[in-house]
Amino acid sequence: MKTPIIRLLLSALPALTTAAGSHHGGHAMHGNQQASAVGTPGKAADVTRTVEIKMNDSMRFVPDAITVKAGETIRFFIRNNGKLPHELVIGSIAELKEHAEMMRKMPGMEHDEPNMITLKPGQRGGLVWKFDQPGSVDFACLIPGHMEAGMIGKVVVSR
Ligand SMILES: [Cu+2]
Repeated sequence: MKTPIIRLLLSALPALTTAAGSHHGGHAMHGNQQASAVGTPGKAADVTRTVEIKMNDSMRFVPDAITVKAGETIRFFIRNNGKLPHELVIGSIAELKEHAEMMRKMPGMEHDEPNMITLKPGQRGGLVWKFDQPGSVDFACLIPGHMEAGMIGKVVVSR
C-alpha cells in the first residue's frame, strides 16, 4: 500500500522545487548549475579563500572591487554595519537590474537564493560562490533604492 504514496511524493518533488525558486523567472540560477558567466553556488569543501565585505548605510560595499582567479571558490564573509537591512546579490548587471525592478514592484518580498544573502542591522553571514569563467561579475544590494544609490560592486575574475 505504501509504494503508490511514495511514488506520488517523488513525482511531486521536482514541481515543488521549481515552484520554490520561481519568483523571478529569468534568473541565471534556475535549472542550470553548469559553469556560467556569473559563476555557480560553491561547496564549502572547495573554498580556497575568504573575502570580507562590509555593508553600510552610505549604500556602499567595502571593498566594492574584488579580484579572484577563474575556478576559485570564495567564501564571502559579509557584515552589515548599518542600521538598515542590506543584502548582497551576485549576478550580471542586467539580472540585478531586473531583480531590483521586481523588488520595487513587490516590496517586502521574501527571497532567498544561493547567490544572495540578506542581513539585518549588525548581522553577519557567509556566502560561498564559485567563479567559473574569466571576466567580470557584479553584485548589488537590491533593497529598493540601494542599488540606485550606488550599492553595487564588482568581482574581476582573472585567468
Ligand atoms: Cu542595501
